[in-house]
Amino acid sequence: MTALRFVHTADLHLGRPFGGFPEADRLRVARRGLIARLTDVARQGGAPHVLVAGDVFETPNPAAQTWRQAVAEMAEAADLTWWLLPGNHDNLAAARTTWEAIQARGAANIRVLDTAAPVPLGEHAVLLPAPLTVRRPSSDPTAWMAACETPPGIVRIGLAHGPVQGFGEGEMPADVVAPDRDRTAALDYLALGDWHGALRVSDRVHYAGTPERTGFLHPGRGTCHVVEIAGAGSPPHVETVETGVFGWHRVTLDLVPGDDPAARLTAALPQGPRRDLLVQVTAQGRLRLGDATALAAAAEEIGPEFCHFDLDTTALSAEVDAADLDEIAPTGALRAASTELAAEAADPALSARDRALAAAALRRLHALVAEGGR
Ligand SMILES: [Mn+2]
Repeated sequence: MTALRFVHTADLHLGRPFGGFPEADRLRVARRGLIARLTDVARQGGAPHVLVAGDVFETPNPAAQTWRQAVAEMAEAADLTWWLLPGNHDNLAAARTTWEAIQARGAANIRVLDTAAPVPLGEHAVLLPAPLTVRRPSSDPTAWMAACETPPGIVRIGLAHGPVQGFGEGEMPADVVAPDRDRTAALDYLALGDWHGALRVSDRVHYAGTPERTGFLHPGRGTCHVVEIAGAGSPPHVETVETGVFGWHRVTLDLVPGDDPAARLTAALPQGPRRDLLVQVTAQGRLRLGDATALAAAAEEIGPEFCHFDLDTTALSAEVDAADLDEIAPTGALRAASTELAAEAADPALSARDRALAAAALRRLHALVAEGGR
């Protein structure tokens, strides 16, 4: 046989709203572009099949435009077959209407995997899908695969959605996929969804991750896998391909007095076109009050260049001396307030939260006065 090649992806979460992000509209548009990007990856990788391991949609009842445009685009890529598995977000119980509408549309190259039963994947392979019938199943949805017999020499591909935990240690919750399912069910490859980053569980068990990242937990850009299997029993060759437009990054800045905060910030930022980067900076350690103000000013200037930029200074403490307080005000009510805040920021009798609050208020006061003086 010629080698089996397919794209393994998952967690498209089409229709995700991204509330709270200033450029949520751009993030939504990027998700809409996923079908086109996956189509390109499949064609360039010589893979006629695209396996989506659950959570095609963010919600069980996506807007008509969300699902109809995605389905129309899949149908247009008629040289590919799209295998869609219901996950927890679009499980069969909650999303039945959506899945039925997609099937009723009747595109021959879109296959909704609504039954836990083997289906041929080309001539030399079989797909063993584990659709989620409810949001949280009461047993391992891949358990049935162990007893499923297929003709000898046929490549067996499992497709499932859910967490793999424990790696054989201790007791596992009932809805978890057994991490050794490839061995107990003689699978050549188990394509998993649910975890939004790419993750290799073992040689034959992989999470594809979401092809367009959904948050800061999984850094960088979204990816998918192009998988090649030479024949039954052969080890899979898994290539990870970048598909995401947006890069998500968490950056930690450990600061000490004497640092140039703007230079440290710039050096720590990820490379790439900033309009397509989302960055969460956590500044911690200690800075002199004036330098903390300079850090905030640098963040304010640089932040709007990014799709999203957030500087968290709650874990940053300021070193305050009399000259700093003089800069705020040499005398009067502002001086009294800033002296009090400086004392509170350094008072070990207060809670960490109250100290951080006092330090933040002092930095704000310093920044306000500095702004007024410009
Ligand atoms: Mn998901």
